[in-house]
This record gives sequence, structure tokens and C-alpha cells, in this order.
Amino acid sequence: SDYSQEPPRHPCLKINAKEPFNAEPPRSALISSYVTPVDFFYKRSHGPIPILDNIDRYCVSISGLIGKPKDIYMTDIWKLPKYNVTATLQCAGNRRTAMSKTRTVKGVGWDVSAIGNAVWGGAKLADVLELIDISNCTSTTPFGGKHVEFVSVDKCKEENGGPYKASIPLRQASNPEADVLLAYEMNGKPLNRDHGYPLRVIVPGVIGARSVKWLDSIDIIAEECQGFFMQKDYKMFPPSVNWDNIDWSTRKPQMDFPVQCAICSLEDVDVVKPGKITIKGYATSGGGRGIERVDVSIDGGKTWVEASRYQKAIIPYIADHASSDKWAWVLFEAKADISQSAEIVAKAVDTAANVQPENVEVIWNLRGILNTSWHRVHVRVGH
Ligand code: MTE
Ligand code: MO
Repeated sequence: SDYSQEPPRHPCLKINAKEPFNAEPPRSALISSYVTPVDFFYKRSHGPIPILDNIDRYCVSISGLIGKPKDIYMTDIWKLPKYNVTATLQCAGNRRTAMSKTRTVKGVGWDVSAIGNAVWGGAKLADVLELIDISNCTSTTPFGGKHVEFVSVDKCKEENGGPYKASIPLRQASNPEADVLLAYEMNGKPLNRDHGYPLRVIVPGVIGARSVKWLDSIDIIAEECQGFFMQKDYKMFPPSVNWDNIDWSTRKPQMDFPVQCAICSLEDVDVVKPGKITIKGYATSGGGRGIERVDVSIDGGKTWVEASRYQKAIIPYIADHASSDKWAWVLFEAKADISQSAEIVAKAVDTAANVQPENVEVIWNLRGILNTSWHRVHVRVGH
């Protein structure tokens, strides 16, 4: 593979893998603003970053179980109503490094910053699907059990040099309320190359792996996508499954993200002065569920206080279309007095009363995904 034409990146990113490029910002960058600046947004790729410069000729071909295949050009997409959706994107591998401390897992290591909150601007996939004839797909039961497959132009070794791809159910893709976007903007500017220029999918509330970048084509298919990242990766297995007894066919591809939070104002190595400390971080859940509460402890989880929460998009470039924060994280903050070295803990509760598991051991899985265990930071008090 050719990595000689990678885009420039901000020097503060911590590089977890160079080729393909995988990097995350320092924790503190995530809590300095509600909307994560593009430079500090984690970058997750599986091959060289494509160069798609000829925007006039760029098109997405839609085919499969539809009346007649159709090419959709950027001019067609720009003509559709534009929506700005504030949505948190999180890699299923976020916090993998911490899970690997229990037992070895396979995958790129990440601290707590394989996540970001951006304002994605683009057309609703539901509106794009209106441009084609999907009556074939709807003849039996409304929208049936069909799927919408997104195929990229990037080439990755997991697909034996083929393109990255993923699918979501047609029911979700064609539901305007699901806010699935074909996005051409991130935080009010055209997407940059790392994040999918010129066009990417954003599937709010779902693990990042389904938000396909550098979109090349869309297929309406009867079964879910058979690609590597759907069938041989990003599935959640129990702790008993290892590389000798794994049967990939027993599990569904992971879609919605579970409830998650992390402390971003402290690192494990921090030495603090005795007195007031500020515990700040993010909390988010999948499937459009909001955050009901964030609890913080300074004694390893024996006693708790509730953190205050902050969720607001005061963003000048959202004007004409109503935006909602349904898909976006909350930032939380609590202050506490500490006099001795301590284990600081945070855990969130979502609006369906889902809670995070206390320990990582009980959710350990061989691919190291969905580490949503209570986030713990050890601080030392020094003078
Ligand atoms: N799309 C393509 N074409 N190629 C990829 O490697 N990675 C996926 C997803 N879409 C990927 C992709 C994964 S695993 C994640 S977590 C997100 O993109 C990361 O998006 P970001 O780099 O914009 O943060
Ligand atoms: Mo990911």
C-alpha cells in the first residue's frame, strides 16, 4: 500500500498506528469544547487515505434491489435539504488499551479519546433514497428486512485489498428520524481527507465502524453486508470465547453503542496538590438515548456525588434547520476535596437506566471492543 500522500495532521495527536493512520488527541482536548475541533478529532483508518479531487466527476452509484441503478453526483446531493446533526462518533475500540491489561486483545490500542462530537452537515440518506425507486424493496412488507450497504473507495488488507464496507437496516436508512446523513461538512467546513472527503455516511448512535468514509457506492441488499468489518470484526463476544473456539456466525454485527463515560481532566500519572480537584469528562449513549446522570467517586466507588452536566450547541452556522442534541454527548463536571492519593471513578446512567459495568473483566472480549467499564483514574497527592 502507498502511504506517500497522507494529509497533514496536528502534532498533538497521539499516534497509535502509523500505517494505516490511527491517532487520538490528549484527553484534555475533548473537554475544552463541546464540539470537538476537526484537528483534535480522532482519526481511524484501515488503509491509505484516498485522494478524491475531481469533485465534478465524483458520484455515488446506487444499485441492488431497486428499479434502475442511479448515479448521484455532488450537485444532486447539494440540492437536497441540508441538515446539521450534532452527533458523537465513537470507535468500538475506544478504551481498548485498558481492556488489554486484563488479558491480551487483538486490535489497535486506544486510550479514552477514540471519540469526538461534531456537527455533521449533509443530506439525509432518507431523502437520497427518495431519488431512487425502492418500490421493489417495499412490495412485500414495508421496507422488509432489507439492508443498505455502503462501499468505500479506500483499500484495506482485511478485505484483501478490496474496499471498506458496512451496512445498516433499510428501515433505519429510510427513516428521517434516524438522522442518517450523507455528510459533506464537519463543523461547518467541507470534510477533510482524513474524515472522508468528499462524502461520508454518519450513522448517529451507532459504533463508528458503520459510518463509512469516502463513499463510492450504495447497494440495497437482502442480507446484511458480508464484508470483514461486519462479519469478522466489531462483534461482541463473551469472555469465554478465544481464538481457538471462536465462531463468528454466532453473533450479530455490533450496531448501537452502550452507555459510556470517561474522565478527561486527569491522567493516571497526575500528581495533584491537596485540596480541590476538578473532575471533568464526557458521557454518551447509543441509539439516541440521552444521559440521565453521571456519578463521580473519589474513594474508588464507595461513595458518590452527582456531577453537573453540560450539553449545548451554540453554533453560529446552524441557522435554518432545527438541530437537536439527541445524538450528542454531554460534558460533566464535579469538584471534590482530596487530601490523599485516590482512585477517582466516573460512571454514567442513560435515559433507559442502563448502567456501566463496574469492572472490565466481566466484559473482556478477544477483540477488545466496547470497554464501557467504570472509568478509574489514580491520582497521587504531592506537595
Ligand atoms: N470508512 C472507511 N472507508 N474506511 C475506514 O477505515 N473506519 C471506520 C469508520 N469508517 C473506516 C471508515 C471506523 S472503525 C471508525 S471508528 C470511523 O470511521 C472513524 O471515523 P473518523 O476517522 O472520521 O474519526
Ligand atoms: Mo472504529
